[in-house]
Amino acid sequence: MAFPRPWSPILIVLLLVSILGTACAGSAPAAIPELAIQAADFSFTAPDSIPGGLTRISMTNIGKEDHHAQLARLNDGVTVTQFQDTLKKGEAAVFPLVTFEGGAGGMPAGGKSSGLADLPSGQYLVLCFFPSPDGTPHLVKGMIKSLPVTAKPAKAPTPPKAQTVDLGDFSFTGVAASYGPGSFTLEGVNKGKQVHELIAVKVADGVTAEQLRQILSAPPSAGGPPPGPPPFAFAGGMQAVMAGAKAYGEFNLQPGQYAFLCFVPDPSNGTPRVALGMYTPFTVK
Ligand SMILES: [Cu+2]
Repeated sequence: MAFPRPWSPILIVLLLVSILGTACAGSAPAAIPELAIQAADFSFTAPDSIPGGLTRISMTNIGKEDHHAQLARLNDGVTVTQFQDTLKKGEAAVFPLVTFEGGAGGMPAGGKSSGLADLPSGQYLVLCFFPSPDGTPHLVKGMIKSLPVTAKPAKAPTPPKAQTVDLGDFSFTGVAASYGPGSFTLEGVNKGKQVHELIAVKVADGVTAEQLRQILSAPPSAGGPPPGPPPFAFAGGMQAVMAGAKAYGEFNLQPGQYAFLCFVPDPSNGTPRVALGMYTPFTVK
């Protein structure tokens, strides 16, 4: 076994591959980095810190209950301790303390969802607002994870190809009658004055999309959801963003009847957004 002589054909080919590879890497768009989050009953596992910029936020539900991963950036001067103290007054009390920055939509046990968002630097929290059967929101049970986000890298990734859905007060515009087969990405643009999200749910067998609309339009009952199997299953989506902001939801849905909806409660009176019109059925073929 002899080493290749200088400028042997093998060495020249290796050198060319190396030079071309470097040149291509220099001009290719940066890949979208992934923030991988694991959601358990009742805690999040996530990196200690990430760089800002366009990020794929993925959540794998390793628990038994439904979970989502909402990113919330603490507003200037707000501390994690202050957020937790304020939370004792109820979920709605913490809304003025944060800027919602998207995230990964809800999934049942064993599911994985993802969304994309362009994250400014700051002190973030990963939150799950879903309630347990006893009515206690998961963030009160421990699903609060601190996540410092550092400055954006100089080179921005290319945004994904996506259809746009406008989120208004209170409607969705741009939802197709059907999607699929296969995966698709939607860019949700908040054109309203309030916080909105674009969440997909699969309508349960034996229930129509219109019946589900009526069920979800009822005012939230004290003590949590009614007993029995839920009339829908979470199917991912784009978590909440502020007025004027946008983010993406990545979907990979099996054929069936679905609806997009917004679960963010009205800050003034808690009226479900579904009741106000933020509910649009669609089919996956
Ligand atoms: Cu949860």
